[in-house]
Amino acid sequence: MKRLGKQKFKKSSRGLNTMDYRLKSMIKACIFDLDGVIVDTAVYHYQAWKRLANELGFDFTEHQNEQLKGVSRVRSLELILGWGNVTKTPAEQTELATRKNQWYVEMINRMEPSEILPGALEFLQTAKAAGLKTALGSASKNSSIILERVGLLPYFDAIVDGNHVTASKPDPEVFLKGAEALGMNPTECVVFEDAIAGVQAGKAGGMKVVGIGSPAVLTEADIVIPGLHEMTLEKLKELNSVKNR
Ligand code: B16
Ligand code: MG
Repeated sequence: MKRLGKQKFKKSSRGLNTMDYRLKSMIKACIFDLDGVIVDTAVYHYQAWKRLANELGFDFTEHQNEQLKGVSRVRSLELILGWGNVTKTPAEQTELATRKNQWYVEMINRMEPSEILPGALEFLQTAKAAGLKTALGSASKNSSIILERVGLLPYFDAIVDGNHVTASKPDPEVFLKGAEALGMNPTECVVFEDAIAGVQAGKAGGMKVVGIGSPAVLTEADIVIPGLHEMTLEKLKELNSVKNR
């Protein structure tokens, strides 16, 4: 029998030996949402949308902004115009979305590695060391710029984002394309998501889902943790025994 070289399997800083992980787990890939899981870009989206709304003569609250998380750019604009009771033609809406995106891109172009959410880099490193494949599954059309700016691009084997899908979460398209890009079955993937629609998308795709946030909100997730700083290979392995909902 061919023996596995011991030196290849370092003891994970998070406990479980990476060789144990490879031999015992059915989960072979992690698919990460971006905003709210890896970085917090909601603050920049809010500033840019608020500036647009103010130019149109109205305002909206941070509480309303919560409803835009995980929602596409086009749908976000529709919601905001609805809050301001403003009607625009499709051509005007395209111009407004473009204007907002220019302000947003100016801000994300200044992002730095210090803006990576706690534990995200460490868990990506742990996952790669355990031989897991990694993909991004985000609604954003700006995901590559963001990952590049914060220095996380090399940690992803595949990137599927708003540029590659036609259906928004809760449709599972973005995650199914992520699994396909990694050459995995959906059942071999776990999705990390902070938005209700994103959790639903992962479950609709037949994947295990780790909710990032509050269990009271992300009720459909298989497990919920406050952030990737709480994620371990042990928890990933435990997901194997969680029955699909
Ligand atoms: P863009 P996620 C989402 O990212 C954001 O949560 C959401 O607020 C935003 O409208 C959407 O991306 C589209 O972003 O304007 O950059 O294409 O959570 O799916 O990573
Ligand atoms: Mg998100």
